[in-house]
Amino acid sequence: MVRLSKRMARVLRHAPEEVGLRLDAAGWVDLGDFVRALGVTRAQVLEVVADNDKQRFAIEDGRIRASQGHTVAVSLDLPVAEPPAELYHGTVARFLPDIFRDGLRPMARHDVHLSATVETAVRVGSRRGRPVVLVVDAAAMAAEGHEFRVSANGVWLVPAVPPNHLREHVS
Ligand code: HQG
Repeated sequence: MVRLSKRMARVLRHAPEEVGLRLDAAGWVDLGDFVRALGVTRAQVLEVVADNDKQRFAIEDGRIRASQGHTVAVSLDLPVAEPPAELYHGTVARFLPDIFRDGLRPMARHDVHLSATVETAVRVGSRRGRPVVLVVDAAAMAAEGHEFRVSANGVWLVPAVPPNHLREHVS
């Protein structure tokens, strides 16, 4: 299951061409084509979508897409949303000098990914080592005109976070 989930994320976010698929402009692909291209059953795909710990995938009108995290060119067409006063970003200490100089940047993805809770940010940061959580002053950013969007699975997306709106979270 986890293996299939990772494979699905890879295809739908980063490398659809590896299995001969092409995503539409908003990242969708026909579910039947997807199932065939991966050589699995529809039931297996539906199980991953339903059980996925972070609800990474969405199915709509017989099509499937990743809810966020793309490196291929897609436009998710999410509406601008008003963020909570603070959002969180999980990272590791070795990136902090660059982050406090340049701000948070999307790196390979389309947007900076922010979490609604400290707990989630801790989990995101832990992928790379001992987690460090940054607090993003989302209310101040929104007031300055930065556009926030929220993915179907509750990840907050913003093109960049300037360093003056970041501070380290102390627990
Ligand atoms: C860091 C996973 C240097 C940033 C997670 C992060 C998330 C900088 C890394 C989602 C920087 C990018 C996204 C700067 C940011 N200088 N380093 N100026 N700005 N960074 O993977 O947020 O499980 O692209 O701190 O759970 O770690 O795949 O972003 O460490 O939700 O569904 O550059 O991916 O979700 O790494 O993770 P990523 P992320 P999935």
